[in-house]
Amino acid sequence: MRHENSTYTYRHHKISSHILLVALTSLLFACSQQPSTDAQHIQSLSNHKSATTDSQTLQASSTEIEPVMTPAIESSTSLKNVSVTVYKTPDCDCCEGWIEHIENHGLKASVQHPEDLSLFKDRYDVPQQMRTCHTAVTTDGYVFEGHVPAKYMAQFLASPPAQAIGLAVPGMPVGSPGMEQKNKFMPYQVMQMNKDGTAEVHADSTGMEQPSKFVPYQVIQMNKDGTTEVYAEITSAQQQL
Ligand SMILES: [Cu+2]
Repeated sequence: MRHENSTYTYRHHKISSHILLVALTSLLFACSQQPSTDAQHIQSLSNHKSATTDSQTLQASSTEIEPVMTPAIESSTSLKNVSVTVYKTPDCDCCEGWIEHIENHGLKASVQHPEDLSLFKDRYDVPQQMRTCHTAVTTDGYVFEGHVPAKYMAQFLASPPAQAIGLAVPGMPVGSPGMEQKNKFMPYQVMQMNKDGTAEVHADSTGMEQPSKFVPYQVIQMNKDGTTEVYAEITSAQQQL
């Protein structure tokens, strides 16, 4: 009985430490994203400082900071409830790069490799001059042609103009998401495709979208004997959700 009891306490303590570390790490990440709520973060951090090593106290303080974490996570995943079907050729690497970019922003993508891509571009009314390597269609029927940055997709889907069917980035510009070549960047326009077959400029993209604004980091486990070990490797923003 005694043995079981102490094992439970030890494990409980260990789990609590994980929660605290993950919470702290997320907090730091949140800080870099949301400077406007610094005062709240400092308040939460000082809560941590006053926490004793008692596992209950640690758990309680990690619960307290949850409201601070929520807004930062939600703002980085404005595409979380969006699903698209991506039509591409099986050997398209830049398409894969773009899919990774949108998935890092929370969007769910399922991929199809039809024999004739142009049939799908015809079906979704993508104008000839906008056509490029891949076509993504949301469950609501909005069309995103080519290497459209996730932030413009989110912007568009938040309030789609009545006359629009979607956005396009024709010509696979170097530096667009999925088309990264070191730090090379070719300014390009994000076009809005309209129901009447016309296209107009939706936005000028003048800088890299930095799909990896995310810096990989490790969650470290702190042990009772003062040593530390790697508990998890966080290699994408997606993993934090
Ligand atoms: Cu491409």
